[in-house]
Amino acid sequence: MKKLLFASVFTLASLFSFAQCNFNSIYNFSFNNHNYTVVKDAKTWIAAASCAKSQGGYLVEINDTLENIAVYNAITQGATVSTTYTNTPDGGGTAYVWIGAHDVVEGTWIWDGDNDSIGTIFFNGEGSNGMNNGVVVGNNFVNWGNTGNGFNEPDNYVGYQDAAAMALAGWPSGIGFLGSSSQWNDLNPTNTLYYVIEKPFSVGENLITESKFFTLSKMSTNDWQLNGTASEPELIEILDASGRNVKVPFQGLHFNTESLPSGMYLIKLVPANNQIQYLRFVK
Ligand SMILES: [Ca+2]
Ligand SMILES: [Ca+2]
Ligand SMILES: [Ca+2]
Ligand SMILES: [Ca+2]
Repeated sequence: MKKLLFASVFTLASLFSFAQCNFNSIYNFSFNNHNYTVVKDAKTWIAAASCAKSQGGYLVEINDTLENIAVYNAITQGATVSTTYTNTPDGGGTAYVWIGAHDVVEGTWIWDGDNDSIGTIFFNGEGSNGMNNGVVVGNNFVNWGNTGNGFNEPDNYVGYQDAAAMALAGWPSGIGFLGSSSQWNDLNPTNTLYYVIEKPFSVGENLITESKFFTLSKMSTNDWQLNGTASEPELIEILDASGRNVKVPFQGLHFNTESLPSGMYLIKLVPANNQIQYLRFVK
């Protein structure tokens, strides 16, 4: 009886903690062999990290300018989050989205988007709006709010800013003398903000790279022509939606899809340098 009671309490607790995360409004994208999800559900930093973990990921860890741009563009353009979707009182009235860094040990900034206190320490101290003793650790990428002349953030404003967020616009709102859009600010972790989950590709998962060198033209109903400036690929395959190689007649870069059922297909092009490219078409 005791055992049964324990089991049902445990189940209720699991259901309750699961229900706290809401993934009804999300935007998925891939970048550099990682999958990302912009979650349009406002959470505290700790709850957001726990929801990221529940998906097998962590709050996004931003390691270079390109990743920073990809994340910012995905939030504002892909997920179409308004740059004024919320008003953050301790962030100069600007809107932010949580990223995976905290300084629970005050002044020691660590990438720890799954909140288990294990991760890479990338910054120590505060910017010029705080104690002005901040230093980047090693070669880590850092994008704290700045106006081109050293970091203004983090500043641990009023003593309780322990979580990092990406700004969707300059701050303070409308003035922007501390930082600009896509830069980072330390905020009170109890703010409720949208968040971004990052997850490395699982084994066997590949990013489909569209070909830069070939285009596809439809000549008539089932006749297609590949055009490209590069030399002819060593190998061309047509894959169906399940990844199966379907055989179609090729004459040079011209092929016919009469024998194929309707659906989406990928043309796999393997050039001499072995850098596989893909083109997508729908019959
Ligand atoms: Ca990353
Ligand atoms: Ca961690
Ligand atoms: Ca702090
Ligand atoms: Ca701050």
